[in-house]
Amino acid sequence: MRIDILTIFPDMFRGPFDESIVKRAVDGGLVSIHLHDIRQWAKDRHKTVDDYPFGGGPGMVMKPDVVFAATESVLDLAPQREPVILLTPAGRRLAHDTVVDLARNERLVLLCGHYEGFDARVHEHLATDEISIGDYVLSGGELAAMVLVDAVVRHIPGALGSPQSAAEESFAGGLLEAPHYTRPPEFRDWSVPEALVSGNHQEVAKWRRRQNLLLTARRRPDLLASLEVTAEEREWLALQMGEQ
Ligand code: 9D3
Repeated sequence: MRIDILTIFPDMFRGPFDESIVKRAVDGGLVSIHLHDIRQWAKDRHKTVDDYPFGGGPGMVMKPDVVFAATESVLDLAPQREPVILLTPAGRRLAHDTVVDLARNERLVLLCGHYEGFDARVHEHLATDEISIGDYVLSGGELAAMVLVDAVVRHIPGALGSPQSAAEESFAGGLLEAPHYTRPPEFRDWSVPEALVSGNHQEVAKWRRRQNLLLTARRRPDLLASLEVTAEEREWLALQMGEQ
């Protein structure tokens, strides 16, 4: 996969991309990430990328001529042949399904905005998709693009060490993950649950499944709604929830 990122702050990406899974995937040739400074396509000697909003109001708007020139030169085609994803607070909220879909692309172009955002013609005639990472205000699209890249790269075959971790237990399974424990089995007054130290694989699996259900019911009942639960599990869960 090739990912092109257009931003006025390319240096913001270096730290996160030079560590972790993303770095491993880049080093392994599974993905290449190309950072482009939008300012390089500015038309004047002051390298202006933003301007005042028509009609007045606070803040500045990213200029369409500069953003189109930058994006089109990166696509080296007419726009809209490849996914051009705008990171914007008004986009659809990023979730697991979208991440999986995005990971199927040979190429992604990510456009990071700053100031109050982009001229509307960028939204209308350049972006093929608009994505937000949640309902809170960031200072720009860069951190959102990093989140998206991290999540997408994990789904490129071979990016993770063990193939089974790619299953993304938590969200692919639709449940939150059971708690994890490691040594020592006794720490202060808190011991590891009996089932986990039993050595009985079936008992471990049952305990984990029930903890998955319980944690999900308590913290994310919305996830539980669309899930298959056996009558026995449902009964156990009702009992636990009554006791909390
Ligand atoms: C007061 C109106 N604001 C819209 C909510 C203006 C505004 C705030 C912050 C415009 C742009 C931004 C910068 N944020 C992003 O570019 C952004 C973002 C976000 O703020 N939250 C969640 N996801 C994203 S993706 C890009």
